[in-house]
Amino acid sequence: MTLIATDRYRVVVGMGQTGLSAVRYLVAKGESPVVMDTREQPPLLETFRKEFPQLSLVTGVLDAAVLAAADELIVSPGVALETPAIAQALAKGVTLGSDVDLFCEACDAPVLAITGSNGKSTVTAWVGDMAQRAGKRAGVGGNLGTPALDLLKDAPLDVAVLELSSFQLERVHALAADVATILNITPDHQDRYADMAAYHRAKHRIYKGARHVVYSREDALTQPLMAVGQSASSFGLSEPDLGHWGIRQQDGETWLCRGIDNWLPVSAMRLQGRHNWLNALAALAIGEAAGFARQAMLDSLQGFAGLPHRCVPVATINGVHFVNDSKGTNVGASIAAIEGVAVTPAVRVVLIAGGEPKDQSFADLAPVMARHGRSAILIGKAAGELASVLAPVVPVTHAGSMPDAVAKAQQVAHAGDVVLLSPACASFDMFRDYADRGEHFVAAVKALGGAHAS
Ligand code: UMA
Ligand code: ADP
Repeated sequence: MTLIATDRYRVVVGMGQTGLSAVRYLVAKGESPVVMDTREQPPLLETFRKEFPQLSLVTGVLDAAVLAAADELIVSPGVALETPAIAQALAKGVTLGSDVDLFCEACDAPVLAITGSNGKSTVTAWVGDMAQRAGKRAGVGGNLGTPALDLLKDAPLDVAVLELSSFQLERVHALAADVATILNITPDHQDRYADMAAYHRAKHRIYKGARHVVYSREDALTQPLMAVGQSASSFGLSEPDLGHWGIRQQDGETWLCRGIDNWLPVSAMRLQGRHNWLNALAALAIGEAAGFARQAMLDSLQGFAGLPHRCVPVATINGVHFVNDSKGTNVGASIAAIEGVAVTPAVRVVLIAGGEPKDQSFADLAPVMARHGRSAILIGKAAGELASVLAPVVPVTHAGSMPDAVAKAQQVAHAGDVVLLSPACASFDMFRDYADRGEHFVAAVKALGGAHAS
């Protein structure tokens, strides 16, 4: 395309959900952004063409000259900023923008921003549930699924609850959240980051300009460098200091509490597992900092059923419990899931794991499987690497498909055991996405169980 040197314009890179939301927003403001996608056939091409016949979408190799002449780039999270044509434009001084920055400019409501390696979607949805029960008009989205800018269609909002990935945070400049939290930091997306330090830096951008910061006492990597005027509260599984959130044993119960104030026994929550105690405490800390009513938060703790494919019981067949944690896509998540389902030392876990590796070490799974594992059934591209880590601690079997994996798991499981699908890997080598993988697991379990499933 030909552009004269004095043209000023924004380029939206990526025609996925984010790109489409950004184009819709900019066009509604009277702008005519240039749109690019490195794929020849981006999935939303037809939608884009129908909605914006007046705009051009350049597909294939990014045109470095067009990017370098732009006023601002709105780069979708799936596109690395290190992509040469983008890196060159940024080095020449072109401004980096994002859909989240555009959202923050346009949104008058306080933003509650949530990141972490694991638990983001659960905590975001949970805080959204608390907000709704507190009578707030809440927009809930971001990495969770609905792009931030699409939440504006429900404006005016009382509050916006945003799940933000490290990719989104890399390109956010003016978040200034009302409350910002990092739930935990364990290795993930190492295929996109030079090292853990770079991943850590991206996550910590969430705290910039926040009024109140919520961090985990369990994980030093989440602790903020506090700016003047910021307040903070922490959550963790230990007894909390005043103003912080934690766990207390009292009267034979395990209580979620704030300082000396016991809020609810964990047995009253629908979601179980120690990782969900942490998620509940984080949601409470955020909700309390945002000013939600106590009763609304208590109702939500008891009523919130969680999201699909996250440690969801599927069936019990001949005393063996089958649990779908297909969203366990990295080692940290699968460790939390194993520890979450192994509720007593007697419960052993038959782990179905493997898939597309994300350049992370599986070594930390070994001690956890040594403590709680019965056996491991391995699938997908990462099966060999997982076998070398797990074979020294539990018997290992390879499976060629999900039904094969489920059948082999059933053969080795004893009554009282949990067969847990928590792959510690992405799904794309064998499935469309994690949800598709989870559905294949559920179908295989149901087929196996027939009339016995309960
Ligand atoms: N892509 C290209 N070329 C392009 C543009 C995209 O190859 O020019 C590829 C990307 O590498 C990626 C895919 O297309 O594989 C989608 O990328 P995208 O940036 O267009 O994605 P969106 O459809 O806009 O969805 C994004 C988030 N996706 C990613 O960050 C990869 C969605 O999170 C999010 O729900 C959505 O914005 C709305 O905010 C998904 C995700 O997988 C669920 N996130 C990762 C995670 O949770 O681990 C970070
Ligand atoms: P995210 O959006 O960060 O991927 P989800 O809420 O979707 O997080 O949960 C993904 C998986 O992470 C779950 O299926 C579970 O295995 C694990 N998980 C959930 N909460 C936590 C937590 N607080 N700490 C560690 N792992 C967790």
